[in-house]
Amino acid sequence: MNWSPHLDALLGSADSICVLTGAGISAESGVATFRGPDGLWAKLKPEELANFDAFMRNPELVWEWYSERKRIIHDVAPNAGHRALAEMESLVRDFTLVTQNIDNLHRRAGSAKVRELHGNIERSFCVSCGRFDNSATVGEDRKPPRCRQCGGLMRPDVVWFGEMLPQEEMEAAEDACRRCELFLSVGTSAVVYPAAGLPLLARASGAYIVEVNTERTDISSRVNETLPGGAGTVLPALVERMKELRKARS
Ligand code: BV8
Ligand code: ZN
Repeated sequence: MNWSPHLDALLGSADSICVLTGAGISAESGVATFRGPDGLWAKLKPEELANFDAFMRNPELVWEWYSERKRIIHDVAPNAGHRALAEMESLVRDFTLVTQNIDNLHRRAGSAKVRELHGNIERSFCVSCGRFDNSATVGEDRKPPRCRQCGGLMRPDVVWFGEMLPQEEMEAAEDACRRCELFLSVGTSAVVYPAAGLPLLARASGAYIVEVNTERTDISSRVNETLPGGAGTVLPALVERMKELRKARS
């Protein structure tokens, strides 16, 4: 695995790093991506499932889809890519991990500074009164439980198409893009906005943009450097080099 001298220098010296991850970082844990050949969307259409109207039209179908995904997620473990990012967080003064994933694998790998732009499958809230009840999360039964407070429908705390992203998470992600020296876009096809706009915001703010992906994506022609390969291989190599350079510096 090799990379440019410029990236190597940043691995040794960057004090502010922002990382954006997508479904690709969880692929090596065995969690299906969305747009790959055997991706989640290949079988199902996002408009049929990952949107509020679809849920209100057929709560059981959407709830069961998330229950199925939750069961898959509970059967897998974080992989070397998740663990490398948890370690990178401890090496860099100002580190921000922004994820589009709802699978909670970054936290399970030990990452603390995680900004979840699209929510988290481990949380659920009531569509009527907004009350959170994480004991009523997907995976338990086949249809959405009722809110203990008001009897409304419980839904997964994930951001569906057409829904606003959590404002605090998005603002923190944008702030990190504006101040970082190095931005890594890892395992995302960069087609879903506004998350996909973050690498471009970081670039416009002067950061060096590196893409880690097994394939080319919508932003490949606009990043500074592409490291082709699996996140589970590339990220540990970057962190090993980071440790080597920073130990020598200290
Ligand atoms: C909003 C959560 C505003 C739920 C998800 C037309 C043009 C532009 C935008 C739009 C448009 N029409 C509509 C929009 C807006 C829309 C959008 O962007 N649509 C796209 C599809 C065109 N966005 C929204 O609706 C957002 N909200 O804009 O609201 C608004 C609201 C109200 C009023 C006014 C305005 C909400 C978007 C969030 C949707 N929720 N998921 C759930 O998970 O079920 S999206 C879903 O896609 C996931 O979150 C996922 O993370 C995200 C992005 O996908 P990726 O993570 O990138 O995964 P993907 O499979 O695509 O790619 C995997 C990559 O990994 C590939 O590149 C592959 O090569 C690579 N890979 C594979 N293996 C590996 C690997 N890389 C490294 N290592 C490996 N081993
Ligand atoms: Zn309620």
